[in-house]
Amino acid sequence: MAGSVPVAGSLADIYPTAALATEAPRWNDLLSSFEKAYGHKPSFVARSPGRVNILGEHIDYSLYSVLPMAITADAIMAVSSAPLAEGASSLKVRIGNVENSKFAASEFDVPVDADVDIDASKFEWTNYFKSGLRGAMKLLREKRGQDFKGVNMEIMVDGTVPVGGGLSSSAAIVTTSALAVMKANGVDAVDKTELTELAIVSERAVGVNSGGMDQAASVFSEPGSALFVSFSPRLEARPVKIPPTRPELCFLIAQSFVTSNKHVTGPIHYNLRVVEVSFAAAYLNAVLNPSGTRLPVDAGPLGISLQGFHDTYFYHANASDYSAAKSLTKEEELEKLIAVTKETLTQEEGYTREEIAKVLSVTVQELENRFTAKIPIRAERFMLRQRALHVFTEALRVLKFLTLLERPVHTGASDTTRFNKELGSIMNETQDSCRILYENSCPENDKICQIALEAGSYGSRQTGAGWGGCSVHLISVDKVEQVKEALEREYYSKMKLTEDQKAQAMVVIHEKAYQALYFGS
Ligand code: NG1
Ligand code: MG
Repeated sequence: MAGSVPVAGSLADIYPTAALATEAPRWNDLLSSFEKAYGHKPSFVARSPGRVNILGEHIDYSLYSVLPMAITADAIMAVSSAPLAEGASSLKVRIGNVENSKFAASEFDVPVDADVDIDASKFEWTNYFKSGLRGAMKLLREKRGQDFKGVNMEIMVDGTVPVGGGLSSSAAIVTTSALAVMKANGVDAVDKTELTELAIVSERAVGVNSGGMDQAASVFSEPGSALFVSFSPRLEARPVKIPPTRPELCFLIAQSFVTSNKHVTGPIHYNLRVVEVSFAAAYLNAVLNPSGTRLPVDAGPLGISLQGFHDTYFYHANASDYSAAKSLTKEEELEKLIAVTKETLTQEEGYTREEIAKVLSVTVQELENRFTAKIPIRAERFMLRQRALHVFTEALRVLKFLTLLERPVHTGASDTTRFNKELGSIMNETQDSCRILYENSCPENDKICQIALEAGSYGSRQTGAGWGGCSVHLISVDKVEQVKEALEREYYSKMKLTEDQKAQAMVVIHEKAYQALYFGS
């Protein structure tokens, strides 16, 4: 089937040559850990990569397009399955992790006629598997009928995506789990769109109101390409060549070793931002559109989003000048939205619940019921102006970056430098916007970006959710060592790092990273 998850013939299909020396023993470990735990060999291994986000930060949950790229670090799961006993009322899952001391093995039963139960209030690593299982079972029931019961499964997991590092360890586990469950239930060609959509929905069951960038990047990425992902009007992903068509450029990922756990800090960080942009959309809608105009309910994690505002603005508020509005390019639309936001959301100091409720003509209680009942957040003031401006300018930067990549003016050496600088400066603008408007950076990542830029990086920015984690740097290949040395000297040498951490601190993105199934032994 077109658009289905490929089967890899060998590890060399999955990993860059340079990684094989460490990946081959790692896979052997996975297989032997499996055998040791369950007493037989697995029947297949499912694999999904982590991702680095090149551009488009914190805009996926507002349904604006993003540009991530898969990385070599991944989640792998060795799996075997067995049919349920006649009349069994539940299926049994046994799951272990190669790093048993950090991620303890567990066993659980799932009733064959109910959704997998996930307790989002407890932070357990197996929740990510459960969320993939839950989504996959739901899809299988839709496809095969409500009396579909599933199979017993034994699973061994290993992950190399650092947890809380902004490289999407969670989505790598969720998409691998969903893929594993589909395959264990006999689906030979797992459809990428279906898999991504189910992974997006099921990851929210773990308690983070994320967008769909990570799952799309993990599932749709193709070797040697970044991925342009759109969410509206439907999920679409297409590869965009960066290296190797521009062999002079590469991306370096640098860890700050500041970890940020969304499950702990969500109420003041990630989930709060989701609520702030939803408030912003509702506020702009209430002020600018004819009264009674409702934002689309199916858009965004809260059933409401800035994209919803965007559409509403152009289809309702501009009704008098509809044809003019319709003929605007996406870039021109965003420019307009930026101007409108500046005029409408004027309070630099933020907005209280009372102020927002008043504009929406609801009580504070109604506001909370609608926006924050399911998402715990802690804040007194909501920075609607800053957050909305970040979202619209970031959405615009993604489009500009994409245009540059796909239609580069590239005729000579001086042009190449200019082109690289233009790409880099867009990434730098994103970092400024994250630091100043979205306030999701951290001093360590700001410092790392500054060191890298001074050492010759064209563009440096924190990547992923933020408040710690990784940064990504656009560097010409001949400057990589120089940038690494500067970061080592001015940042890493001042920290106490383990040998493992030292090895992971700085990594150049390799060209092979995509989701796959593997049957070799
Ligand atoms: P990371 O950095 O992997 O935690 C999160 C969200 C994305 C996106 C980015 C910010 C999850 C699973 N993913 O990614 O959807 O919103 O932050 O751009 O929470
Ligand atoms: Mg994550």
